[in-house]
Amino acid sequence: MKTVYSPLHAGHAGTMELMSGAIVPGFEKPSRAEIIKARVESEKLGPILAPEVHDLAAAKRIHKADYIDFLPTIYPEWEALGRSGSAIPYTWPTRGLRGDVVPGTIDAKLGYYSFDAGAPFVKGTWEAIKSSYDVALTGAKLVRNGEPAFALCRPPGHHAGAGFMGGYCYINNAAVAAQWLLDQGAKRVSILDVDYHHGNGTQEIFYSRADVQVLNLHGDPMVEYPYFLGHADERGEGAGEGFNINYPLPFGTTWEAWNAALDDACAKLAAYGPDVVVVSLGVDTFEKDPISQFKLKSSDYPRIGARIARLNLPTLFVMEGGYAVEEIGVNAVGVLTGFEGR
Ligand code: SP5
Ligand code: ZN
Repeated sequence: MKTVYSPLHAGHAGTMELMSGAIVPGFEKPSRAEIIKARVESEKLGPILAPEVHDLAAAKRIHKADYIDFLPTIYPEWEALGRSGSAIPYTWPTRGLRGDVVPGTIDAKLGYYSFDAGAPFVKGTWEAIKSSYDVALTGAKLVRNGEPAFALCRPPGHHAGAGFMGGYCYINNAAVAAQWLLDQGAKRVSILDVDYHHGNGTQEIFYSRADVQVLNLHGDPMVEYPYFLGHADERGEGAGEGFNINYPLPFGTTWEAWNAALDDACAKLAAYGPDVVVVSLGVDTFEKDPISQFKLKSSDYPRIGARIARLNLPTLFVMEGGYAVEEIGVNAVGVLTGFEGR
């Protein structure tokens, strides 16, 4: 299958994050995409294409316009104050504070438009976000034209909601692609999110809709990030009732239990009968992932791809998480070669 990739991701580099009380180098780093791309090449998965450049209209179909318009202004505003390094929020409008007034200064706006401190901005971040969005849309176009595709997105997207960033995510690439496919004539789209973390942004964006089925396998939010969404009783609301399906799984989950959840998800997906499947492809379920607690092995990833292939539906793979950098290429591309039946 074809891969879509942009080198502009690399400008989103040198980020910092807060973990367990220490400021540490960001886990979501450029080598992730470089190593996946190298594996696409060495495995001869297929051609690697540059993305087509898009305007932001497709982003605004699922994100709030003011949020999208804010993103490119962040780093210029940060630098205008004489600052450098990572622009990161430190205060949020939680319960008891006003969430209905957009504030007027950068530190407050960063908090207003985020749910955590995990989506830092450096000088090249906006260009990377935009390139990741272009990669997703270009991949969606390939699928629309009849072939499976791998959107090698970086930064990832599934934690980004309609009006907020967080968890290394800014624009929800998978959600953008799903909405674009609907706008091109698909009647129903399923998003199958196999990243270790719950795709809270994707769930929020489509929660009251029947035209996008969202299925999520992830660490139990009682004990795992993003903590505040992803429970099994979140089934959608209104017209969307029944079209959001969560599989929270315990720490230590291995292939057997994980695959049982995947199989159930695939059965529900097939019953829904979508025209297209968008896979939010995270490989942070890997046993050696530095921030995650599942125990999948490298030999399990081709089996994931093979199971998805059995759905026999047009499929777009959108890269999400995975932080065991040394094995990220083997694992991510393993899903894709497994999908291709080799
Ligand atoms: C796209 C994606 O995979 N985003 C993940 C964001 C995770 N951010 C929070 C990480 C919390 C890590 N806690 C680790 C405890 C290790 N002892
Ligand atoms: Zn993740």
